[in-house]
Amino acid sequence: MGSNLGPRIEHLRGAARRLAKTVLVEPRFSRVYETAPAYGLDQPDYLNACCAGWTRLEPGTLLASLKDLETQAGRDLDAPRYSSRPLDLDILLYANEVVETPHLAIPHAALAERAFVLLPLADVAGPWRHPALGRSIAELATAVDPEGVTVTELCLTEAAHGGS
Ligand code: PH2
Ligand code: MG
Ligand code: MG
Repeated sequence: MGSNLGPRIEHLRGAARRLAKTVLVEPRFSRVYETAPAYGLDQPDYLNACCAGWTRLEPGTLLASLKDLETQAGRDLDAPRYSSRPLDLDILLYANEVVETPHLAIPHAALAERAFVLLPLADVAGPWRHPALGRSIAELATAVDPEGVTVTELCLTEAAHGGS
């Protein structure tokens, strides 16, 4: 998940809460990272984090649920690609599956190359293997350049920061 517009941590916490309620069983949450915008974008820094858990939803249905949550956070789904956004929810991995459709690529294309993806993902899925590369997320996270990605003291779950 990512946010670089508005009250970033509140957007991520709202998404984490809704995911735990509707989509994810036994969710686990990564630390929250502050990250410089990748792809040379001139826009505010992001907060990025990852969730892992079980789901009953097929990948396409899961994607539709994530889009709903993005819209609820005020995202304009018609904005140009890579615009600043209050909430971005991407599927990075889905068990061991490889999905290639016009609307959905799993594993996510940016997964193996981006520290803003790999570092939070390693918090919740270090031993998982990238189904195409065959390397674990922890291995990929160690190999990536961590420049521009710093871990914060922020917490995704409200219980863990006093309920405020
Ligand atoms: N998402 C993008 C583009 N660039 N940069 C960072 N640091 N974090 C993101 O989540 C991000 C990005 C498009 O989805
Ligand atoms: Mg994204
Ligand atoms: Mg997205």
